[in-house]
Amino acid sequence: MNDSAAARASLARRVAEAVSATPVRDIHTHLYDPAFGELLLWGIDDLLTYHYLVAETFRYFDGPEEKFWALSKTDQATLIWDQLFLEHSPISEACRGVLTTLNALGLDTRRRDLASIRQWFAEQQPGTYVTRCLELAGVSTVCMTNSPFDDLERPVWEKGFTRDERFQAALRIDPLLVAWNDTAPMMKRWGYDVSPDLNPRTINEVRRFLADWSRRIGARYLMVSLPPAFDFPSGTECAQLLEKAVLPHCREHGLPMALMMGVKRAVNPALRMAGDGVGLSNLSALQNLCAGFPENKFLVTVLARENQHELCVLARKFRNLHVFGCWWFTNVPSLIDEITRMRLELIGLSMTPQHSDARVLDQLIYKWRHSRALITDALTDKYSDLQQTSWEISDAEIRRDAALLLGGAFDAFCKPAQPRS
Ligand code: FIX
Ligand code: ZN
Repeated sequence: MNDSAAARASLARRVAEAVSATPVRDIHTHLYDPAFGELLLWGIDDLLTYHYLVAETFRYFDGPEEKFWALSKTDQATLIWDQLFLEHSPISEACRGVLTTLNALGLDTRRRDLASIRQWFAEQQPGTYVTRCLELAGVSTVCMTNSPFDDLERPVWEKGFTRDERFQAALRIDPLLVAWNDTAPMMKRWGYDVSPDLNPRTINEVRRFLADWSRRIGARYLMVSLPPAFDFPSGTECAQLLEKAVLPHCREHGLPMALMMGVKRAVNPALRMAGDGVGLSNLSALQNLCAGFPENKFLVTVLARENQHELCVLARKFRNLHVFGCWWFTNVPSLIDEITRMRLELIGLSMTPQHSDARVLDQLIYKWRHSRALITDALTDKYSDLQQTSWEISDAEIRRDAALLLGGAFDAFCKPAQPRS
């Protein structure tokens, strides 16, 4: 090895050590506090029936979609295993993720024996298994996605439970913003005096609803995923509710608003949860929000690759915008690599390059192993470029930077502003 290759290998090792030793605060997942019982998914059948893998299985599935959906979860998982792991090599990112996870858990996948893998999972105790997965993933806290509109989730909050501090809450409000006409009657039944018309009384009641739920769940932020057609300002109910109820609520309670932009729901409804797609968002709407509401904080991720650059440029203009995550269809190594490098080059360490979006507990292991490796590579290259200028980076500085990328920058952004003297 020549001198420069040796220097580069030593730098790569130091960065890898820092990134792997830094605990992650995973800022968006679909996991649940263990107190939610079966809502917290884990184990091989949930790993295999992840909607990313369901979508991939339909590429090979011969027959009507309903035939697949009529199967039990176990039979769906077996079919997915057969198609994506036995009949074809499991090279997609979601397939590879299952193998990274099983391997990290110490399971031997070389025999390709699904029955013995199932047997191993059947012997795990949920309580200790949660800790094992978090430790293997190097994750200290996960933020849940908590919807008062979910009939399975709502009663658990209403009844109350002892919180596991590792599971933090975010208030998800998609039905409120994107399906107001269906949601208003529901809120009315729950005792909020709203009408389809967004009159001042309705707006006040929506704010009361948001305040009740933010308090009940201890929300760290509010969140919505938006279709490509989202516009702001606009006369739509979505834009009106955002402006008149949601953003004032966020300001009053010092809570950021997360916007996940660019999802086209039910592009193919026969695929159910696997049937959502992507579209280009109009980021002028985001620009208008950031400029029009400087007292609000926006956490933003975009689904379309083509929106990533404009989002970074907007973040250079607006301090109330925090960019996060490589979401869903961008959560593949080639795009994570591209997007993370672009963000580092344009907005440095003032962003959160990744969240897991895990729906199944064990996925934390692969999502974070894969992401940590990509973050390590990108950072190593950036430090290496600095070394060319004779700027030497210390281990403490590397650890500081890694901590920012894995949750620290997010915390700093969300922290309520100090009152001005
Ligand atoms: O809107 C969201 O939070 C998305 O992440 C989900 O709707 C989606 O199903 C998903 O799991 C993507 O990773
Ligand atoms: Zn999500």
